[in-house]
Amino acid sequence: MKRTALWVTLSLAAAFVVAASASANLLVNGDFEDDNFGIPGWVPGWTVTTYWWAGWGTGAPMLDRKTGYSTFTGTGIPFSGNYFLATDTMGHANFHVGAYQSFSVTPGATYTVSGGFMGGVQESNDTAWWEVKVVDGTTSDPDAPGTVIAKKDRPAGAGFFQFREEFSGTFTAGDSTATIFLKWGRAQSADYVISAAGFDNLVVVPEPASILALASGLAGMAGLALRRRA
Ligand SMILES: [Ca+2]
Repeated sequence: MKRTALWVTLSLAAAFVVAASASANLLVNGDFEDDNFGIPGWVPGWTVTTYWWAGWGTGAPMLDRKTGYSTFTGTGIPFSGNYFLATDTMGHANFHVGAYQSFSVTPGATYTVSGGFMGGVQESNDTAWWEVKVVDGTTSDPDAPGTVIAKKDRPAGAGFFQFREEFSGTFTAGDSTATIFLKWGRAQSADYVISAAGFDNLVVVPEPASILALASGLAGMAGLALRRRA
């Protein structure tokens, strides 16, 4: 009887730990408030990078920890705190820039990804897009197939464009790690315009149903151990 009580207590405690951890963001520095000590291009927890074709000019843009935009009023306010991940660097076209981060997940479990993103393009014949994507495993390949959580397109010839919105989506883990990509790109060539992109409040948490499954799995393991001991 004492042993039964012990196992019930242990399994309940395990379920509680799993449930409590559900509220914790799996991402490091998802709100971009962590201090980078003023080092340009360094964002704690994230790898920031640019993929582009040098033939199109100089001055490839990068995402960086910023306080706001100067170019697009109304899109420049961080969704929370004092900082967000942004660029308002002009530059020649045909590039995409981004930031990514890998984190531990449980294969088969479903996770919710939420956040805010924003951007803008001056009027011109240029195409721009913004995307948040999650890929199975640990990778630095921005084009690896994955689940698109949120995407925004501004087609060529669409005129002045700006947006600021929150998003939410889910993915089911297929590996013990996953990588989230925050991407911004321009597809046209040789068109010189100012465009901007920004991300803030990135949060990844397990879905409640997945938490229940994990918790009942733990309880089931406790029960199995109990039966073996009986
Ligand atoms: Ca922030």
